[in-house]
Amino acid sequence: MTPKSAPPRAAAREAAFPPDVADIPPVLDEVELVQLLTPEGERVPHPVYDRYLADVDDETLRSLYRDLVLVRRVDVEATALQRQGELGIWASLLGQEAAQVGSGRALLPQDYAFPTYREHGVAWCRGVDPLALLGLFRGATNGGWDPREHGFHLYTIVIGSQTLHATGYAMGIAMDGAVGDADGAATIAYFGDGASSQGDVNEAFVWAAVYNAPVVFFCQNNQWAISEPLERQTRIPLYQRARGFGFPGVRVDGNDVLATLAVTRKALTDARTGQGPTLVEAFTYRMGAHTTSDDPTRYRLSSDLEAWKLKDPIERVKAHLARGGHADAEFFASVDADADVLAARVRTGCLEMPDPGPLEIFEAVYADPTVQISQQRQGFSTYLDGFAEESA
Ligand SMILES: Cc1ncc(C[n+]2csc(CCOP(=O)(O)OP(=O)(O)O)c2C)c(N)n1
Repeated sequence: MTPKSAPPRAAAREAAFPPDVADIPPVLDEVELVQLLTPEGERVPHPVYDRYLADVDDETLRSLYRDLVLVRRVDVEATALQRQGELGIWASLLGQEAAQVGSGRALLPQDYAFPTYREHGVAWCRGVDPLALLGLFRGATNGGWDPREHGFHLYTIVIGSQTLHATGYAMGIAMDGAVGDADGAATIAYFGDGASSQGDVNEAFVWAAVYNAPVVFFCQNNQWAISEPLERQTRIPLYQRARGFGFPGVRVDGNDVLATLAVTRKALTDARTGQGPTLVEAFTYRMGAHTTSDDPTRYRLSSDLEAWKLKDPIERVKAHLARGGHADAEFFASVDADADVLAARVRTGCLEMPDPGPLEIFEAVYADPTVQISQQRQGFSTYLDGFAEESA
């Protein structure tokens, strides 16, 4: 028998991932997208979701715009600070501002959010100082903020793991009897399209469904998991997966702050009134690099980026405000001025952040240190003292 020679690498890859995989039509329904504000800033009525925006007056619209602008400004500043060597790394939210501000503003004080490492916009909505985020990426703090104070958990790097935490927490809320009416509490778990392939996420779906847990799974589908495109993660639109687990899924225009606000409000209301979980797929696009350590020009087309620029989440709100007479030039100038002040504060605050002492890391492990931690602390302290003696 003649031994087969191994296929060349490119051919093997081609065989494993047929090029037409992206063209396979969705297995289930037609793909539906909830959009309430077009890229041109036109308000589109919706039979289900309009009632979730009943309180959104001109002032609320302007405050949503302000949040979007300020959040982007912090992000741009942080990226620049990383480039100047002031942060170890930064995960930009560029392009995802509406998904985060819309869903973040839908949360009530009693709710609890479980973020990934990119939810700077949600952090803003939960009252976390942007400097606390920068401290984390500068390596100046070992956590960043008190999660209980903000109802906003610490950032999670292990992708998807926080969906299980959110589900467990939601099961606890239900067991405490804090579910059942509009004053009830809920959790929300943020994760990405890449994380949707993780076992943790699928296990969280099973538990949440079976226990009817008050949790919203908020997937920001920015279409890239570092350099891995969406079509390598799924053969059906992500929101349609929910049906297989036994709860509703909805795809919302992630660049539309009104739609993400309304859809998340409905999902949270359903959760807090005892109707169980919802999967929200916010369809968006990661306009920047995965992190400052990544170069997306190596794996994606600039034409895609150009197409998504036309769907900018901030420009459409600005167009809506301006064309409807909901805001004037003075308002837009004042928001820009606020952004300048915030950027200056973020910049100065970052540069002035003290480096933590080398022993501080031991303080942030447990509220009450264990014997092992105390021993390690002692050992490290003695090691550091050795340097002092050497230089004496
Ligand atoms: C369990 C686990 N595996 C791998 C990684 C490495 N990793 C970091 S980010 C990332 C991609 C995540 O993509 P996605 O979930 O779409 O979120 P995005 O970064 O696009 O917001 C991977 C694989 C990780 N952090 N955790």
